[in-house]
Amino acid sequence: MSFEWYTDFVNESYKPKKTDVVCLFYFEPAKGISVKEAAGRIASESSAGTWTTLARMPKRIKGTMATAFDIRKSGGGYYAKVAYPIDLWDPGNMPQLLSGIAGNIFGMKALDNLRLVDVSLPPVYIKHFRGPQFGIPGVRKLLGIPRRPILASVPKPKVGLTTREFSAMAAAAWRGGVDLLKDDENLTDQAFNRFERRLDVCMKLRRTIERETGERKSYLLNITAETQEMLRRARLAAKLGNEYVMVDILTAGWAAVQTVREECEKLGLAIHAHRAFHAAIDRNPAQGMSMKILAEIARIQGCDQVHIGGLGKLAGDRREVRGIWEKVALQSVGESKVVLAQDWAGMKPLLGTCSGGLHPGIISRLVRLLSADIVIQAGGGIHGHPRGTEAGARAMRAALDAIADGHRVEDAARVHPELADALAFWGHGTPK
Ligand code: CAP
Ligand code: MG
Repeated sequence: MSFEWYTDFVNESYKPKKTDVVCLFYFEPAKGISVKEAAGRIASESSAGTWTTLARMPKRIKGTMATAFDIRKSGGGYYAKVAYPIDLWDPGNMPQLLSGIAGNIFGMKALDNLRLVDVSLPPVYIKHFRGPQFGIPGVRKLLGIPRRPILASVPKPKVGLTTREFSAMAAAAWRGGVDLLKDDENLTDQAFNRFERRLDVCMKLRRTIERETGERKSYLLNITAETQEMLRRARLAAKLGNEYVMVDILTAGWAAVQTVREECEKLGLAIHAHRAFHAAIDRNPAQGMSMKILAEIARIQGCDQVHIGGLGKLAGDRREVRGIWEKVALQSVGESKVVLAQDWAGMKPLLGTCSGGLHPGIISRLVRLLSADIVIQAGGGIHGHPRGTEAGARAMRAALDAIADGHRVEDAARVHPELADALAFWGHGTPK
């Protein structure tokens, strides 16, 4: 008598219920493991099963067993869908979902590789989450920018600048046309640039420059820290009149993100999500979890902006960046080979943020690929301008305005000398 029951979790012709959570996995069975058994192991170990039959197993447990179905060969591996009954999930508990669909299964010896490619969450599941407070429509209203892409900039070098040096670059960037000042993912409250003082100085500067330029300005202020400390920093941000907080969502963790979202609801603050650490999870195409799922969770958890890739110095090709953008910016996505259909049930779309080695010579393709509903972030691409930060900001802004008006960046450079200098300096090359 065999003690294995993994194939009990496979039903090739299963039709998922409207209330099922459905995952798409890519997998490579280890030597000696059949495709069906491998698929059964994924469904079993991510739901109710284990490696041996059990002496006592109440009949109702069947209702919590996931089902692997629609198994297809692809390249050196296979795709399989797994449907999970809604009763498996604790409403509103994202860490619990991930402990199931992205937990132990990644360590199974029976698989050489496993990747969670996509997940489809039913309206009955996502309704327990707040979603973005502002999203695309709310951020556009907040900043008074109805149409063009939004421009953000991180002062560089990333860390080490004093508050005086940092705020001087902030002022120059804002004056040159940047909408959103941004902290780097690793700048929080270090001795050389304390959080509270940085916020205070930048808020005062912001008011002066808003009067000068007649434009709204804001600050993606990095509050990443221990959860209670993040709440304290968020309250400071609101108290000093800022509209945003930034969180390194993957290093802070989903539980903390949810707690910050609750606080931001009370404080009326928008959340900018940085994805530092994502590449450790999503870079290997045969293992781990895709970035589009991380972005989807950021939307459900209530972030208003999230990094999606920029076709610049960091990994992520056009298909990937477009796929992530569709998950965060559209109201529904249809099914395709590596995408599961998702109905957002009215949850607000959020602003994908393109960043990483961007300069005026390479941003038009992002707007062509995605639309103007994006944030463009440039650190080096502004502060590296041969004539300094303000000129760098003017160049980037002139490029964005031209693109938004349907003009070529090169033509705009004829009337914007800073832009001409930027194109002469960086050309149209993609930084390696
Ligand atoms: C960009 C950046 C961003 C990355 C994040 C950096 O600086 O500040 O953190 O873009 O990556 O530290 O590298 P530059 P992603 O503009 O100077 O390149 O957007 O892929 O999540
Ligand atoms: Mg950075």
